[in-house]
Parts: sequence; structure tokens; C-alpha cells
Amino acid sequence: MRYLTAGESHGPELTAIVEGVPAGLKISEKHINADLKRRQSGYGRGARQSIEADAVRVTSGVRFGKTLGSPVTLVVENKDWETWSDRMAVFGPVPSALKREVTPRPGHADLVGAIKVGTEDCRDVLERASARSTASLVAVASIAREFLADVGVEVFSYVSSIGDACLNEDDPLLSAPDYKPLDIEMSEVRCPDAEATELMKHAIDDAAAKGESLGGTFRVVALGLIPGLGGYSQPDSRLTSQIGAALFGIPAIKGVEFGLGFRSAQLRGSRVHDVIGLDRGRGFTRASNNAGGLEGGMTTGLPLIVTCAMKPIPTLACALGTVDLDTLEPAEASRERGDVCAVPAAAVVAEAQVAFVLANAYLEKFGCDDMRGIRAAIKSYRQRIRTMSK
Ligand code: EPS
Repeated sequence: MRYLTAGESHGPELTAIVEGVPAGLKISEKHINADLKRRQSGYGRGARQSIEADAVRVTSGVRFGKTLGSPVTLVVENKDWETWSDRMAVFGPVPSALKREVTPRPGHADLVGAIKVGTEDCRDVLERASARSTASLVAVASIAREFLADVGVEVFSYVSSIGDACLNEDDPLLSAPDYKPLDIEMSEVRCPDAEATELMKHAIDDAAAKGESLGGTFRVVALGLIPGLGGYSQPDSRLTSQIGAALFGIPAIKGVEFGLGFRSAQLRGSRVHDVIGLDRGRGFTRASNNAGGLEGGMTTGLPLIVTCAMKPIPTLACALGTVDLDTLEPAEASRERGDVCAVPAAAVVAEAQVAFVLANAYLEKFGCDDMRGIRAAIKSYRQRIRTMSK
């Protein structure tokens, strides 16, 4: 599967085309919209979220709720377009009172993007560089999630810190797979612990009062993966590189760790690697999951556990110093309406990115034309694995 997304933050709509979706996969509009809603939620989101009520319109590739094998087109409308249709008009004259964006925000794509494309209005860049585009990624990945659910894989995420407010976890590699998605979604910051949720909300309130923004960390967990997805023979066949690239494709993601991650660099080998055993009934086992579910670029069959770090959003009420691109004098960066914290939302986007890579890994290994063929290929592979450990 591959996809292309398009759409400006305040343009008429976001559009995505997904190609290579196998035929015969059940798709539910309700599921896609539920994911879109999760992405819009989270304590610390800005006023834009009360304007938008993201909902998908599927305009190709699905018939009677099942995929046809042809490209699937997904459209999410921007309700805010109504108030931006003059400033973002596709055709027509430039409004005489148009306010150009000439005070680029440090940390956003504003300045470098304007230099790159040679515009005198940073809006030409920031409209597409906006995290609004992540709504498309979530819609696209909802298809991947339907596929993964069909083959017995569940992907969820939770927030582990916001600013310096942290979820207390003795060993996240042990505890993460046991968190319940329902408990996570009950929390306004998508954190499975009530006390940590309050600490995180307090940190967001404090940042908001000071005109600040906050980043944080979150983990993505995938359960039910078959061993041997991905590859070891080329750099780009490794799931580690594919998942890493997908996660770094989300705006503001600054770090990605698999399993023990950076901590494994401080420990001796015997403390890091997951000892192999054999259970005659269950097959190969591991004494731990420090690798976070990937070994040699392939799934081990244990839970995939990836941690991401997100930087604070660059749109600040306490504007930072910049240079006015018209006067070339020092100025205050523009104060685009923004979110104080979007870590809970970014975690949902990260789930989406991981889900898309994992679904593709299944398709690569088990064929990609139709669901019946794929299910049969998975069944026969499972049989072979069982025989191997007997
Ligand atoms: C964003 C700025 C805000 C965010 C937006 C990302 O939008 P606006 O400029 O309309 O207030 O709310 O995120 C979304 C709209 C979204 O759906 O995630 C930015 O500058 O990146």
C-alpha cells in the first residue's frame, strides 16, 4: 500500500488516495471517524478543534462496505474553510486587505520553507506544514487498522510524559502491553494512570497561563504480530527503519526509541538481549522483551513497543524573537492560534503511522491482492512455525 495526501490547513479539504489496498477488506466509516475524533481530542488542544468535527467521506475503492482492490480516496473537510475562503481562495484576486505572514516562528517550517520556495508570505508554507495534515494520516491508517484487526493485530498508544510530568513506570517494556486502551481513552491526556493524568493536566494549565507550549513522550504498542515481518537484508527492508521513518514523518517528533532504546547503550550485552527458550506448546519464548519486539529488523512476535519524543509546539502566545521579512528588523514571531500541547493527539497519529507500516509488512510477506488469499497464507505460515518448534 502507498498513499499520497494533499490539502492546506485552511483550504477546502484534506484529501488522501491509498493504493494497493487488498480486495475484500471490510471498512467501517464509523471506525475511521472514531480514530479521527481521538486525534482531535486531548487536554491542551486549541480553539480550532471546537470548529472542526473531522469526518471522512470515502469516494472510491469501496463498495457495500468492502474494498474493491482499486485506489481508495478519503476526504476530510475543513469546516474553518468558510472563514478562510477569501484568504485561501484557490482562484480569484488577492484581497486588498490580505495580511501576509512575515514574522516566521522559530521551530516551525515558516522561515526555511519561505527561503526554499521563494515566497514573501510564510502562509504559503505554513498552511501545508501545519499538523492539520495529520488528520489525513489517521484516515489513511484507519484502512491499515481494519486490515490489522482482520489478522489479529491491535495497535494502541499512551502518553508517558508531558513536560516534566511523568507516568511512573517501573519497567514500561513489561507494563505497556497490559494497559487497556479503554482506560487510556478515559484520560484527557491519554495516560493510563489517574494521578499522572492530573499532573500532566496541571503542567499544561501552567504552560498555558505563561503563554508557553509543552512537548512530551508517548509509546506505541502493537500486539498479536506474527514473527518474521520486515527483513534483514537491506537497510530499507528493516522494520526498524520503516517505522522510524514513518514516526519521524510526524511534525515535531524529535526522537524514536525501540524497546530499551538509548538505555541499551549503557548496559552490558547480557542485560540487554532477550534469552531464547522453548515451550513445547507455545513454541519459542523470550525471557524479556528489551528489543521491543524487533530483532534484526524483523518482528519477534513479542509486543512492539516504540517510544517517541515530541518537542513543544512552535506557536507560542509568549512570542519568541524573529526577523520581519519585509523590514528585516527584529520582531516578535507571529502568534498563530495554536495548541498548548498536542502530545495525546500526536500519539494517535503515531499509532496510525505504525499501523500503516505493519499492514504493509503483512502484505509484503503474505501477498496483497485479496483478503482470502492473505488469510490462507498467514494460516500456512503459522503452521510452518509450529512445526519448526516441535
Ligand atoms: C496548527 C495550528 C492550529 C492547530 C492545527 C495545527 O490550527 P489553526 O491555525 O487553525 O488554529 O489547531 O491543528 C489542527 C487544525 C489539527 O486538526 O490538528 C499548526 O500551526 O500546525
